[in-house]
Amino acid sequence: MITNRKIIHFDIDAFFASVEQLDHPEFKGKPLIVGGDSDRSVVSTCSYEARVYGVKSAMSIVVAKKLCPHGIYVYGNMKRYSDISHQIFEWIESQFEMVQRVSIDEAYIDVSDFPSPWEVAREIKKQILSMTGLTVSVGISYNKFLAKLASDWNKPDGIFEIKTSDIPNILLPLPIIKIHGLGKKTCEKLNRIGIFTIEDLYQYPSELLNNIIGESWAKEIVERIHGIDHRPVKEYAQRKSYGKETTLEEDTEDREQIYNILKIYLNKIHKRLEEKGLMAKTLTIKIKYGDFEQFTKSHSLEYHTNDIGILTDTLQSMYDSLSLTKNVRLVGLTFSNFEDIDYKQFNLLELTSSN
Ligand code: TTP
Ligand code: MG
Repeated sequence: MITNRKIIHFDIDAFFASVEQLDHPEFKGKPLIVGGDSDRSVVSTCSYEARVYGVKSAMSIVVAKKLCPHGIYVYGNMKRYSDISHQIFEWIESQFEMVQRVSIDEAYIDVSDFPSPWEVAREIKKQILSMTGLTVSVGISYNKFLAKLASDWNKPDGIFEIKTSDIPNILLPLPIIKIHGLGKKTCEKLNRIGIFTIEDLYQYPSELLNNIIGESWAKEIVERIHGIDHRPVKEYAQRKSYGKETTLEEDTEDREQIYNILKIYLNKIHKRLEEKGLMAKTLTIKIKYGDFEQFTKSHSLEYHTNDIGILTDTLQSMYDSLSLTKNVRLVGLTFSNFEDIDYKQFNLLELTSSN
């Protein structure tokens, strides 16, 4: 087992809710739920004061209101969260070479070359607090899986290190949902056959796990629960863009036909991004007319996403504002400006600015 690396994982505490509490001091210390106020809204996140009532990310607001009727319910302001995230990452990336952003509020840093990971962790917390007023939790270990587990262990505002000797005590009793990489559906399947903790999974024959999640993934999961994870902290995806384009069989001015092609491309490229574990920020439509005159139209979101709903809406509004003056010969769509994502899906659709 390689244990000589030093990996840090940091994650801002109750990110969107903490920003709202900063911007609205009257929300401080109160159960605050970000995600909206309508019955169709979904909880994006909530303050730790709301979590004691059982409110969680991705829960419907209707359910949240049942659990926490006196909570404060607000819409999010994605632009504001995105700006703060940029400010934080700008500083982080200016300090460390090996940074892998995982989402808007978390990243891995390889600090093997630093004398003390604890000192680095304390410095990160101090800087982020003084720059933004936000607290973060930092996990330290010798691989990514354990570093992420460690940052989660002591939330909010904590630092925690997992060492080799801690493995049995920390890992064995953990519910399997805490295994980064095992989805909710797989966990439910495993629960149904009596597997609830990592210890249960230790005793489960690996051939049976192969049947449930496939051989190569099962091998990786089994390694992880034994504290083995060789994944490097990788900076950014090599690939700068993914695109698809085609010359139509016949030139057309049928807007719907062209849009349908773009949508097929969107779905195909989205699938590719999912396979690669990437989120994109920029969409570009390419149009070539029958007379070979061509143009592109790009739109950059304020944040990276792999949410098919957000991407489809973006394509639709870009297309709606596109005027086509001649018969079209070629249609293309490209996604660019990527960020890695390990597994997280945000429910950002509900987040509209309250201002
Ligand atoms: P998380 O880091 O998972 O959650 P958090 O920062 O709110 O809370 P903590 O880390 O202390 O447990 O996600 C970061 C932000 O991403 C979160 O503030 C809101 C957004 N988000 C969603 O919009 N939907 C989701 O389902 C999740 C998990 C997060
Ligand atoms: Mg967080």
